Amino acid sequence: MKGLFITFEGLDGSGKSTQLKNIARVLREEGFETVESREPGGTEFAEKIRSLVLDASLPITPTTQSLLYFAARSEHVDKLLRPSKEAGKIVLCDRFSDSTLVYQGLAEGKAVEELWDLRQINSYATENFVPDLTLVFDGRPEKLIERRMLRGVSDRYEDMGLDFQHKLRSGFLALAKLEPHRIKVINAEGTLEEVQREALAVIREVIAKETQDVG
Ligand code: T5A
Repeated sequence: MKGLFITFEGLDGSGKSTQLKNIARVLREEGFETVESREPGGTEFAEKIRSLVLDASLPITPTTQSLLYFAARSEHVDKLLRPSKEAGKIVLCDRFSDSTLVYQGLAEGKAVEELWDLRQINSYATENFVPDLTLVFDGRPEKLIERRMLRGVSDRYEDMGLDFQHKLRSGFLALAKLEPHRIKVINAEGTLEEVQREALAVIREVIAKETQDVG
């Protein structure tokens, strides 16, 4: 297989990190080589940027936030994501470019057609490295918030209230509508097993297509 780059997106508490770990384990058991990573982060340097950008005690502008995410992403793509995909692995990443478009763009009040500047800098930072598949774990913020409260930790964005969470949800759904071939919406309100089943079915379709194309 040529390698695949799959991103997991959604609101905080949508369960994407849990699903990523579980799905990676299932794929490994089936004999696939997987790489698990996350954004911001994934390399030593990018993890340092992560601790800065998510530190809620240091107020910074949305532009500063975006540029830090892009800097971290550039390192991550160059040092880990692209080489791993090129080595034929299935690369699973918790958040990527769509998070920037939503958190620093749509949820900050931009319209979909006003994202051109973020898209341009993102292309520069990633040298046009685009996911083969993006899963958006979607659910009502009121429902997902309960899971986050049970966990009891928060960061810069998790404290911004229900209204912001609704904007995030609409943002991810708007991107999914724009790119239905790449971005698939998964119902995140089910049990862990139900959500995993739906996500794995979509991933298996993409793997099957990839294998067919190579064959
Ligand atoms: N960000 C990131 C930007 O603003 N711009 C960017 O460009 C990028 C890349 C990252 C923050 O950075 C922002 C967005 C984020 O706010 P983070 O700490 O990595 O912060 O947090 P998140 O990405 O939001 O991920 P989390 O790990 O905090 O949440 P998840 O992945 O949504 O949820 P998860 O899997 O940890 O699950 C939460 C809890 O729910 C339970 C789990 O066991 C866990 O306790 N759970 C379920 N319970 C019942 N039923 C289910 N189906 C469940 N699924 C999970």
